[in-house]
Amino acid sequence: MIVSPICEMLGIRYPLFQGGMAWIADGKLAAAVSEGGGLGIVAAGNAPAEVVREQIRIARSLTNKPFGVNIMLMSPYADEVAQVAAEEKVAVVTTGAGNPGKYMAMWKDAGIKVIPVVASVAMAKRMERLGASALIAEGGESGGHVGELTTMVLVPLICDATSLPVLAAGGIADGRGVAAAFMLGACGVQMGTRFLSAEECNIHPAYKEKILKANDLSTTVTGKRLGHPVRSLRTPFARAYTQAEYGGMPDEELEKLGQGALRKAVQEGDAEHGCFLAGQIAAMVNQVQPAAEIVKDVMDGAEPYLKGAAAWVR
Ligand code: TUI
Repeated sequence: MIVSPICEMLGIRYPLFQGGMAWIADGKLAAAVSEGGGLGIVAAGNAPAEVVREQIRIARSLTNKPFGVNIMLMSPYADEVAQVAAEEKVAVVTTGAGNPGKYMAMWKDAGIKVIPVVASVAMAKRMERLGASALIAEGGESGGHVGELTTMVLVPLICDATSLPVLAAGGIADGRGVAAAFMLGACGVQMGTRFLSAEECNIHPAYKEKILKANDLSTTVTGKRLGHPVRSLRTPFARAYTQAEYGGMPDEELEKLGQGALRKAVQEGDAEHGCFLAGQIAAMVNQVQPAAEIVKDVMDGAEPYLKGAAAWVR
């Protein structure tokens, strides 16, 4: 069994987090991952605070194990959701798509471990100074809002630049990915895309089907012009968005084009107008399984690679 400092810090069996996927990662999925020995995470996304509170309570009703909440910092409700996380005293808060500096003291006072997702060395150092307990270094292979750097480059740079435990995210969906993350200096991983195929993952069946069918070239990045690059499946929506982006559509119209597209993918499976967020590793996701089985398969799968690594040393 693989055990790392992050397991002891959080009281979890495996050093594996489920990514905080907006519209997708609800209390049921988070509880299933935590029951399986990983760290499940309820995603706030753009949801109002009371909706997030409800999902936290659902997770709590389904598991006694620790779980986290992901605060998407671009949300119009970020302030209220940050407050709810503190009130509910969740075990862990992860953050994405911005700088959580103004909330750190409140969360730490509530006894919460704060683990920001970072996509650059500068942000990693800033988060260490502000008292983060660990960091998630997310490479641009991941789905959703992405930074510039790959996981391969970002993880060792952040391990060198800070003394915090680092979890690797982006492009990891099996034991080889976990073993590679450890080789880069990480002491754990976060996976999002692999959990899209979990039985407990409540996305539209058409979304799941697209993930199962995805190949190596199935994802693309849109939204660079507005400063919010997002990785999603190549679909009619992604093509239309790219055309608008490079065809000179005004910024406000482009913003409007994207509105509601995540919900249309997750709830309606709308193949035309939905934005199906997914990481490059969707190509490796081929099977629907219970979340707990995914956690175990991935972590057990890493062991022979980590043990076997010594074979290269003479
Ligand atoms: O946050 C994510 N992934 C996401 S958020 C999301 S919801 C959304 N929907 C539509 C458009 C945009 C977002 C979907 N996927 N991953 C974590 C992550 N955080 N990746 C990169 C960053 C990041 C970026 C900038 C973290 C900090 C940061 O700092 C900027 C600053 O303030 O200096």
